[in-house]
Amino acid sequence: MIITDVTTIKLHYTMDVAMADAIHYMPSRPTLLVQVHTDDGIVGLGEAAAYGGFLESTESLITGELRRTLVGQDPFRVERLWSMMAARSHQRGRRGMLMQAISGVDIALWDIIGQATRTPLYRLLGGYRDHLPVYASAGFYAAGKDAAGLAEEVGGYAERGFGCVKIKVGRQPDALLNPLHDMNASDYATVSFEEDVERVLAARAALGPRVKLAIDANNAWTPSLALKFMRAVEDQDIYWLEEPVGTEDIEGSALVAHRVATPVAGYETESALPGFRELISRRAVDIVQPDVIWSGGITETRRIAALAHAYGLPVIPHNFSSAVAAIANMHFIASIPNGSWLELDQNPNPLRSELFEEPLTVRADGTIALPELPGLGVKLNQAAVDRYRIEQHGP
Ligand code: SMN
Ligand code: MG
Repeated sequence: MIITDVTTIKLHYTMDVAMADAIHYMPSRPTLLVQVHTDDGIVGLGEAAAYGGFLESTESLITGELRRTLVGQDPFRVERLWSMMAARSHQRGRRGMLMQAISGVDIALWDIIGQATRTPLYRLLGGYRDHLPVYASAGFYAAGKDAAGLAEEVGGYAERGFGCVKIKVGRQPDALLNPLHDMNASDYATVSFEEDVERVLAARAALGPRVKLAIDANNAWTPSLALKFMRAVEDQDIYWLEEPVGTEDIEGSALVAHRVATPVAGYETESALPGFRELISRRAVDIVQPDVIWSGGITETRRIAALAHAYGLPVIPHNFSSAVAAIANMHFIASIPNGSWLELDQNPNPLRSELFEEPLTVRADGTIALPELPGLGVKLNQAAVDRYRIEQHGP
């Protein structure tokens, strides 16, 4: 079997109400899907992360650059193809957008291998478990949403059976070094330190003792502010604190991890094995959070998971995009010994809920089952693809 073409699908959904985390303002959900075509008719599906950028930028790396490396090659040699893609653009890539582009292609290659061998991907990779506990990723900032509104929102997830909920913290313009000032819509739905603490208390009370609560600061704080915030919520039984400080502040993250009892989780904003090696070996994280559409695909993210395993650390991937990202992360998590929770965004997004003929469904007990079909085990719903497809994302 040989690869004959690599193509992309650009999708876009505009939200009714914009959402925000500590530093980002998100009025819409752009999504970049990747398809790898073969001479015997199998088409592999993947997704490349494109957070914060225009889809055309990542697309040009995939169809203009990686495609030329892949056409004519055997998709089963995915380890070798990964190295070819990375090495041929080493001087211009290594992390960031190139790693996102490689990620999308790599997932599609693994989907091809699963389909060709008639094996569900998670089983092909070792099949450690066949279902996953799901956590509700939510509690964003939005116009007019106060602590009571947040409590009502997260209480709904508890009622639906989720065992864990993650909310956003850190959208505080008076925090020193918070990059919010330099982002889009920096005045939108901001809070004071006290209001932010209040949000955590309200969410904790609404969830009750059964449901775990994680908080995510999206790189907004200095180490000292992270320590101050964690002292203020010390008795709230926080399950993990995500990305308290800047991605490059490894010492700062290690200091926070050392000083607070709550595990520090991160960093979705890092990518590829060498970046995660620093976070893991320097004890900057207690929970490791790569994302297969961002960190280097199934191939590289499994290397990251193996390193985490050697340090006795759990892997709870970042997952915040379309249904394709979710299913790819699901197969990855289910295949490794140190996996457990699947992150599942709860904001309205048809690119997550309508993109497959058979939608992903969380069961009443808060878990999700892996599909038992070959490869990723999903079929794109053509009507949904047609509805949300765009020709151009940038202005
Ligand atoms: C997140 C990151 C990028 C876009 C939306 C949400 C978030 C998460 O940090 O942890 O899912
Ligand atoms: Mg996060």
